[in-house]
Amino acid sequence: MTDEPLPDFPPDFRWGVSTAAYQIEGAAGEDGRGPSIWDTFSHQPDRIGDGSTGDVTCDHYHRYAGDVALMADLGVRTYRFSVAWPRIQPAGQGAPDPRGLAFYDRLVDALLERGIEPAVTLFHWDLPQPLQDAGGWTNRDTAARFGEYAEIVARALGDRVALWMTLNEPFIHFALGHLLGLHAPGRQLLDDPFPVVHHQLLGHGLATAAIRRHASGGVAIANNYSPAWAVGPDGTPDTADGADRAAAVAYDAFHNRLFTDPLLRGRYPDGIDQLAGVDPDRVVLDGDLDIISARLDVLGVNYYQPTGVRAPAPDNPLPFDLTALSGYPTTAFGWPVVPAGLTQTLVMLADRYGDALPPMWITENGCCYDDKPGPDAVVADHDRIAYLDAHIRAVRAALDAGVRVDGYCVWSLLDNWEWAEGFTKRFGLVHVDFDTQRRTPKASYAWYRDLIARTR
Ligand code: PNW
Repeated sequence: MTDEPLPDFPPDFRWGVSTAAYQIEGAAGEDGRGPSIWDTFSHQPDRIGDGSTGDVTCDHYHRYAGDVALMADLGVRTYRFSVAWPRIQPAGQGAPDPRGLAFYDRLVDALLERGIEPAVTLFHWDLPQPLQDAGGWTNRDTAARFGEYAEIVARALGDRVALWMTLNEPFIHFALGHLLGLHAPGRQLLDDPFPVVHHQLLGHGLATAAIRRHASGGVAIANNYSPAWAVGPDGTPDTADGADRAAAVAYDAFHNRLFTDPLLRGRYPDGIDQLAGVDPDRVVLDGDLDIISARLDVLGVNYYQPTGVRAPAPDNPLPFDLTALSGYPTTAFGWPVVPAGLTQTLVMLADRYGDALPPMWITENGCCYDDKPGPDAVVADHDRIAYLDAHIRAVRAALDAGVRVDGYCVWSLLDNWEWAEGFTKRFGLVHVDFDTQRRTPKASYAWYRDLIARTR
């Protein structure tokens, strides 16, 4: 880690932290909450690495007041959290359950009392199970249902939320949930995946319209981006050849453009039929792309790592193979630590979309390490401090290159339930003992608090 003092940021830059409902709330059956696809998935055998579920996680549903106090002491200006659709509409449609809305009402008020701006994600992957039973995102009706749900939440919280994110990482939900089957709903729709892409985007557009009608905050989406790096046999760019570079272009379109070109350019990237394997005209109806490309106030950028890409092996039907990058330190997930990839992502988006690009926020960035409290109860997570320091400098480098970024949210406030990895991957600034629910701020929490205080 460099000894250079951290560079300045604009005084109104939003420093924040992010979480998601299913990963922290617990209280899975309480106050009328219906089942989501993640309840179903995590209760199936062999889906989750450590056999755990999201039934309790951080018990944030009951402990939110203490968690808000932790954020207030941290000094964040923004808290990005998600609303659990199955708490609002247990069946995914129909009248809202007032108890579910009341929870988010209390949370939003507690944040505002502490001077923290609420930034709400409407869909962080916990689709109501009854909608999945009707086809989930393969069914065009799910987009309409999402628009109705967005309207309910916008009406209830619309006077107090600073920023609305419709979807979290629709690409990851598509790729891990609907192609690889590693996330809920555990599907491998290899023959006809494209409807899941398009209906999520249509849902985004319909939700955007509902938010505009009923709420005062800005509208955003939180996309995952990963620079596609062509690499050769040794896992470095040095040995890449032309075929590897062509594969990287194809992967870039798949990961970075599939969900962003329609939003910001009103059309799918060229070669979509090859990527998605279908005739898009069957799925994309007249007027859809106008709904999808409605103006955004912010583009949320979730960044973790670049992706190593090679020319596909002969038996691979896809136009790329993915491979580990060598030569970088890795987190406990095995993800390479490449801060320059964040600058590259931000500059790439600015170059690609030009005037069509709204201001960006980093809506997630962070890392997992095997953090344990020491004998003195201190969690000395110096790897995380180095990671965050380097990535925040990478954001500053993008600002210096003329790119507009207005906020940065660490993933995550708390150690939480990391999807298919269960409790084994700790991303928090605050350590959580999942037996006792004891919260212990890590060294990175104090480091981030100091950083925020210096820029205020
Ligand atoms: C994001 N990948 O998920 C999610 O938005 C968070 O809920 C999650 O906890 C966080 O990142 C850390 O994983 C991702 O395979 C899951 O590249 C997988 C990938 C990226 C992001």
